[in-house]
Amino acid sequence: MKLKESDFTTDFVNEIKAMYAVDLKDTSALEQFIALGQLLKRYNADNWTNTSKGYRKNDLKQVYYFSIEFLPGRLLQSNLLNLDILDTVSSGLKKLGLNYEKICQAEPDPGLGNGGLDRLAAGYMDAMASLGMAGNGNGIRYRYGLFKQVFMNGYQVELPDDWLRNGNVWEVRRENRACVVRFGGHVWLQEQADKTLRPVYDYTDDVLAVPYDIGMVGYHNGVTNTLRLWSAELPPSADHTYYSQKQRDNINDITKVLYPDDSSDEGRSLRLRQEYFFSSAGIQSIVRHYFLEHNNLKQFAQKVAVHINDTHPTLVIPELMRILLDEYDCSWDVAWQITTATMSYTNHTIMQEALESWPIDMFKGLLPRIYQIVEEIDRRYRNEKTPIFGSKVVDNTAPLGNGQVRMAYLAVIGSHSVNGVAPLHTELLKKDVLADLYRIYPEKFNNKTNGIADRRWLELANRPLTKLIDQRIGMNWHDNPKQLQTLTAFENDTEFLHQLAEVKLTNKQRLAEYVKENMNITLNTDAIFDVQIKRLHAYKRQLLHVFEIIREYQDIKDNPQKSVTPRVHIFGAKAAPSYHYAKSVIKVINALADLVNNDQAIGDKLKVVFVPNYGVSLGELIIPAADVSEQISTASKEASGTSNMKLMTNGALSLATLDGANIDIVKAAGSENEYTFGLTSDEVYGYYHRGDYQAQKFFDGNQELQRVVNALIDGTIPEISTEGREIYNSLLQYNDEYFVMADYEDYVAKQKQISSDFNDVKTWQKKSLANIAASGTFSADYAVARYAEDIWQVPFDRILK
Ligand code: T68
Repeated sequence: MKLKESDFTTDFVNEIKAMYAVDLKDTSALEQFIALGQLLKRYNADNWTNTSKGYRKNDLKQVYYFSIEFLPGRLLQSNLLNLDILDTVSSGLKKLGLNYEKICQAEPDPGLGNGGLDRLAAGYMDAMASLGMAGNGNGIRYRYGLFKQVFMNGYQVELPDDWLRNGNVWEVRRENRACVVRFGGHVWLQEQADKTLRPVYDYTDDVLAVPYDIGMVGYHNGVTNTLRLWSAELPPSADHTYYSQKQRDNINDITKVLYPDDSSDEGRSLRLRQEYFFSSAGIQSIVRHYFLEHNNLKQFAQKVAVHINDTHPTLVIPELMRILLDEYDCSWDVAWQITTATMSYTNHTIMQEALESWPIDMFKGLLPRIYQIVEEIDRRYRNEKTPIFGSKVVDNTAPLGNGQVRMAYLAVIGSHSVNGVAPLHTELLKKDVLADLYRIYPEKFNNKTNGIADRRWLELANRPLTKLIDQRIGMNWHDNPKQLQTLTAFENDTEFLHQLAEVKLTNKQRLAEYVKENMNITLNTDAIFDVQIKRLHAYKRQLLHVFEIIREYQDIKDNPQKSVTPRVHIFGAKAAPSYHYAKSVIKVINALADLVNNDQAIGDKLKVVFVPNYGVSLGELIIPAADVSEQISTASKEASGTSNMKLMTNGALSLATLDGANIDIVKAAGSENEYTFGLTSDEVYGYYHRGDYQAQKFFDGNQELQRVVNALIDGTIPEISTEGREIYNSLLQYNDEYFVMADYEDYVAKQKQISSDFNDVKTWQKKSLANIAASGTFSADYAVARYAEDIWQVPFDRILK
C-alpha cells in the first residue's frame, strides 16, 4: 500500500489519542504497539474485505488448512513488511521520538504451538496469502499458549503463558459466525415419514464455538486471507443456572490451554474434545460458506479442499460425513465420494508413540454419532479390502483395532492424498510406518518437502544480510527466492565474502548483547557460534552435542597451552513437562554450562549458553548469529526438520546426519559445504532387523568416549548425580536407543574439522554463501505451490515456473 510518512504520523498520533486519551509521550511501548496494530488493521481493512469478496465473486476453490496448533510469531513486523510500509512506519515512529525496536518487542509472541508442525502451518498461511491463493487456516484459540520456560537451579520450570493478558490486537471476534458443537449424550436413529432414518440426539453437552479471525497479509499483493481460531464458550441462550459449575468448567477447559507434548500420545479425553471441537466447528463453517454460493453439493469437492495437518484434525472426515448424511440426506456412497475427494493428510512423524489412537470406550462416550460413522467406515473398509488383501493386512490397517480408534489409518482411508514432509520420510512411511496402507492405496502417497517462511527468517530476522544481498543482486529474490542462486557468481569475490563475515559478526554481537543482558554471560564473538535449537527429545540427540562439549572441556583442561578455535555452544529447547529424560538432559546442560562458564582456566575458549524459553522470537535473534547448525538426529527419526532450513538461509553450515531434509539441504548446497556424519537410515534399520546393536562395544572400544560418558557419573559435572546416572544408564544399561555411541566418533571428527576450517575465513564464508544461495528452494512459497498443484488441485502456476 502507499503511505506518506506524514500521513502515518498524523494517523498514529490520532489513534493514540482516541485509544488512550493521553499524550504520546505518556504512553508505554505496549500501548504504542496496540495503537499501531489497530491502525494497521484499519489500513488493511479494505484488502481483507475485498479479498474475501473477490474469492466469492470468482467462486475460487477454497483451501482450508486444519491444524490443532499454529505458531505465527509476532505479526507487527511481518505485516509491515508485507504491506510494504515497514520503512515508512519505522522512520515515522523515529520522527515521533519513539523506539521502533522496543515497540516491536512489546508485542506478545503467541506461543500457540509446540514445534515444527505448527510453525509450518503458520508459514504456509503466509505463503498462501502471498501467492494470492484462497487459503484459510482453522485452529484453536488457546487462552494459554505453550508454557513459559524458566530455569531454577538448572531445572526446567513451567510457567503459564498468559499471552492474551492485554488482548490480541490482530483478531476479530465474530460471534455472528458461532456454531454449536455437540458432545456426549445419546443418539438414536428415528424413522421419518419418508422412511429415511435421521439421528436424534438426547442429553448432549452443547458447546458454543466462537471464531476469532486473524488477517494473514500477503506479500506486496493486496491479499489478506483468514486464520480462524475457535474459542469454546457457554451457549448464549443457555440458562446458566442449568449448567453445573463442572459443566461450565468442562466447556471453558476445551480451549484453555495448549497441550505441551510435541510427540507422545497422551490419550486424554480433553485432547479428544479439543480435536473434535475445532474439526466440527471448522467443517460446519465451511459447509455454511459453500452454500452461500451454491445450492447443491455437486461441486463441493471442486470448490473445497480440506487439509489435515498431522492426525489431530482427522475427525473432519467423519464430521463431514455426518453433515452430508444427517443434514443433507446424502447416500453413504455420495457422501464418501465427496469426503475423500475433499480431504488430504500430511504425516509429520515416524515415531510410533506419536501415532494417535483413542480407546473406543472413551471415543464412543464423547462422540456417539461420530463413532457410529467411524464404525461404518471401518465395516465398509473391511468388506471391500479383505477379499483383495486378506484379513491380516486389513486388520492391521482398519480404523478400529485393538480396542482403539486409529487416527492415522482413518486419515489415510478418508483422504485422497497422504504426504510425508521430506523424500526420506515419505519413503519410510511407505516402507515401514504405513507400509500396509501403501500396498492398498499406492496412488495416494506422495512427498511434499517442507518449506519455511523465508521472508520472516531472512528479510525480517536478518536485515543486514538482506541489505548486502540486495546491493549485489537486486531485489527480485524477495518475490522469487530461488534467485538467491545468482549469488554464487560472487563465491570468489573477496570483498563480498568479507562483507558476509562482517554481517555475521554484527548478528553475533546482537545475540551476545542479549545473552549478556539476560543471562550475564559474556560471549566471545570471534568464537564459532554452534547452535542447536529445537524441542528437547532423545531422538534429536542434544546428548551427542553435550558429549562434544565435555570432550572440548576435557581437552582444554588437559592441554592448557594448546591453541583452540573458541566455541560458543548455544541451545534453545523446551521439554514436555512429563518427559523425564528430556528434563534430565536440560539439567545436565545447565550444570555443564555452570561448570564451563565459571572455570577461569577455560576463559574465552569455551562457553555454553542455554537460552531459556526458546520460541519464534528468540529464533529470530539466534538464527542469524549461527555459524554451525546442529542437525544431529538419529537417521530416519526426524521427518524433515525446518530449523535446518532457517539456519541455512542465514548462512550457517550444517553439521548433520543424513536424516529428513538434511539430505536435501546437502544435495542443494553441495556436500563440500556441509559436515555430514553418522549412520545412515539404512544402517539404522540394519541394526533393527539384525537386532545386534551393542552400545557397550562402542564404549569399550573408545577411551575418549569412556571418559566423556563417565563425566556424567564421576562428579566431573557437579550436582547431576541423579540425572547423570539416568542418562548413563540409558546408554549402557538400556543399550542407547538412539545410537549416540555409534555416531560419536564420526561426529567428533567432523567437529574437529569445523574447528580447523573456521580459521580460514574466506573458505568458510564461501561455504556459507553456498548455503544462502541454495536455500531459496526451501521457501514455503514453492512448497505451498506444490501442494496446490498436486494435492488441492488449485490451478496455480506463477511460482512453479
Ligand atoms: C515435526 N513434528 C517433525 N510435531 O518432528 C519435524 N506432535 O521433523 C518436521 O520438520 C515438522 O514436524 C514439520 O513437518 C512436530 O512438530 C509436533 O509438534 C506435535 C505436536 C502435537 C502432537 C504431536
